[in-house]
Amino acid sequence: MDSLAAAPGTGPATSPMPVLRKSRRPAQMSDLPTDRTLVMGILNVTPDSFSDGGRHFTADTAIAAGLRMFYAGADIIDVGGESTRPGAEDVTPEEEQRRVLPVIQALVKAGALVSIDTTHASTAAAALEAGATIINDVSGLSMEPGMPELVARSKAPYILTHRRGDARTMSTLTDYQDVVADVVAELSGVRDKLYAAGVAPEQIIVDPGLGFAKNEDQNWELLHGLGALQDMGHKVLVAASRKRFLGSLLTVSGKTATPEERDGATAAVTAISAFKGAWAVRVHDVGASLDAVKVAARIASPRPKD
Ligand code: PMM
Repeated sequence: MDSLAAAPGTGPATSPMPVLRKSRRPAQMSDLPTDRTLVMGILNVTPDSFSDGGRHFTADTAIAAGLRMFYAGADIIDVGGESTRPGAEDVTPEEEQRRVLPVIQALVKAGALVSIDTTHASTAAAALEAGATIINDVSGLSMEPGMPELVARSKAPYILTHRRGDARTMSTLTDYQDVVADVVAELSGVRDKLYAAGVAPEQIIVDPGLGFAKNEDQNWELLHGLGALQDMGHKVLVAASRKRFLGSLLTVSGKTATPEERDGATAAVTAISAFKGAWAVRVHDVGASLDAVKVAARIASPRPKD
């Protein structure tokens, strides 16, 4: 079978029917498009998260949601089993792995390229074993000691996200002299630890960590100053989807926009980040961001290629 029609209503209006890869070899980084910003779909297998509130908490519902995103055109599915919401409780690596591993295995089997959203080196290692390709680590300045060695040994792409403190403390750690310069400097410090362990520069993807130890203005400043992150010489990932600072911006009559009501603003951030040259965006609503990155790519390259 060469192609598989999307379930009704699951694909973006402007996208062709999704094509299931002909060979059943696992998806690889080299399969990803290079002519536009990539879209990473968020799959939180958690009872609580910033923005999708535990909707995909069983393996079956999570796999179904992941497949919907894959067939809607997501380039990468980001699977996480621990909430990073401010104030969230820690989850043991064992429980985290119980949540994510069956989901990763099923999505990889279907041909999806998967990233594992974890702060634990043991979970990252188990996820790679289960077929995940990318490690997405939001531990920021408190990276686990085993992580650099794992990244070096596995040669996996590694998303280095800026965060001070942990889920419980980060909201109090928002003092910066100059948020853009400080975030770049602090990311560079963690990057040096990765280099010292033998990680190659091409493996590293940097992320400003929107909402992680940032107040609302600081998130906007970081989006404005994305170029400074790009000047670090790595790919850049932007993860603004449905975050609180978007809800506040859209407040009407004192009512903050709900997470779902933030999808239009998320798509706008996607378009602008893509236009500025972000490597990928991490989003809940895959279809809208896929359309946005296509618009951005077309504006950035207005003359059709021969
Ligand atoms: N934010 C969340 C989870 N994972 N990963 C990266 N790389 N960057 C982020 O900013 C990030 C992340 C929290 O948001 P969610 O609850 O909507 O997943």
